[in-house]
Amino acid sequence: MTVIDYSLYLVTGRNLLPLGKDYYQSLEESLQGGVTLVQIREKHADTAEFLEIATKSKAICDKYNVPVLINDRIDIALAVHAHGVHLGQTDMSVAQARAMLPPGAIIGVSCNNEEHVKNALRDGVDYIGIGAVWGTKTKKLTNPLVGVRGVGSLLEVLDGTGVKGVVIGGIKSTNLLRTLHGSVSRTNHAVDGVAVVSDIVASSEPRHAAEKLSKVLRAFKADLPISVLAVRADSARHSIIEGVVRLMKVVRELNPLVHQITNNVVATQSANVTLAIGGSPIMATEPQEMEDLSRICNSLLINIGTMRSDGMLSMSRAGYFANANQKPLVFDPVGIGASTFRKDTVQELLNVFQASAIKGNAGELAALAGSVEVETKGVDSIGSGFKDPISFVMTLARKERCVVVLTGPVDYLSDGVTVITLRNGHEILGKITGSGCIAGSSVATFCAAAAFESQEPPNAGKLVRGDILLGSVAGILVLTVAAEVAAARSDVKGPGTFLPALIDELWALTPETLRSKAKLEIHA
Ligand code: 3NM
Ligand code: MG
Repeated sequence: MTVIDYSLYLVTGRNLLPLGKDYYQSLEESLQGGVTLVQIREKHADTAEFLEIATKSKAICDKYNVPVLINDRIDIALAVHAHGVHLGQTDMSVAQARAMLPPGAIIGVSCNNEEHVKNALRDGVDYIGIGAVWGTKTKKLTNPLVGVRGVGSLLEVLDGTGVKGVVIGGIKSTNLLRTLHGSVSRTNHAVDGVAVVSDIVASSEPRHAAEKLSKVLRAFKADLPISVLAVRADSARHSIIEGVVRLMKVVRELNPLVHQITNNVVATQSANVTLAIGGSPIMATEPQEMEDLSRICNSLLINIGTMRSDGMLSMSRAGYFANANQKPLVFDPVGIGASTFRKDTVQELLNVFQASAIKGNAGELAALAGSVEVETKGVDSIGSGFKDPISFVMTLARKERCVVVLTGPVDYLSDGVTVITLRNGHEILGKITGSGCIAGSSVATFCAAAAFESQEPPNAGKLVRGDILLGSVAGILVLTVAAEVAAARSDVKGPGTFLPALIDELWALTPETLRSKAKLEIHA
């Protein structure tokens, strides 16, 4: 029996070939580029034509020892001795197909929801195709998008069954790493492969297109559930504080460019805080320049504070390209619990980009997690917060597959493995607007530094380089320690004088002050 390698699964699409490109030539080049499995998909060919295409395609794939599956048509699969078939939800049943095909034939089924997956398991399929994960122009979709964040719960149904899972729909080299990173269940079940049509077929250099995808697939490490795990529970508190001190130096020496799409209440303040820390803010919002900016910027902050529907495009584009360029992305879902618009917007955005860190107060993170434990008033949370904030942040970090920063009188940070609590700050922070928002700017600035000092090569199979947990700790710690120093100054009479004092103290903060004042604890 052939062992199927599902990793780079090409689904053909002759109508997408670039002008002048021969179908068989394109197929052969894509095999040379590393395609591991081919499905011949012909939606409009007559039987004789389909048969001819399948016969010739199979001969080419045979040369490269790559198995061939036929979409929908059992008769064609039998006629060309294909390795199996791929069935849609409205095609022949698995049982009927199985009865006609030779023993050991591969049968895969398209699945869009949990019910589809359960049925496919009951029917004894070999693999499922989960889609569509992204929007696609290749096929008219009749089901809702699964979205990258929806893949995990479908994969979880496969746990322990040995049935393979691939994802399909709009997968490209620009979003592959983000797709792989996001498509992992809570039980750490990752996909076995990705099925691609246009990114390969529509390319004039399908070999190059396949190579690009193949390289990312090989580099990706599914056993890295969370972006960055360098800070371990057993590492000394001391080394984290020294790590923060080191990042302070990196920021001041390198002035990372921190792109911030934030709200109009705090934009000036956020830019000033970024400068005071040592970063370099850029507050651009034009959708058309997001791709260019993501190449030159060292990190991105997306804050939905005064979000309007016409701001969606710049946020989603900025986030998409931050992922594509492996830049840290800090997401601040301000006031997400306040309206359905905000909730829906956040879901939509998180389906496009993978945040490296999500920062919020108790109300915001409760709303994001779908928890009713904490109520909100406008953009503020009320009440004391979670009963068990440590396990809350840990669980949310695992679910969102990023670092979670829960701010409040005590700040809780987790990468899904370790939880760090910080007890610095001053209550006067609650009396100026946007103290949470500037924390986002600070975290984004230090995450830029963390990526900067990372020794990992860009093709190490991780969505973001550098220690995002350490960057997040630095962002919060520097801001809250400076706030303590500012609040204690005799010239600070209230919130009005506090804000400029805070900016000055951020500017002047020394490693000694940070070391002596940091109230940091590690929880395994
Ligand atoms: N099936 P591209 S999406 C054939 O959701 C197919 O079941 C889908 O093409 C599903 O890689 C799709 O060009 C097309 O987006 C995928
Ligand atoms: Mg079909």
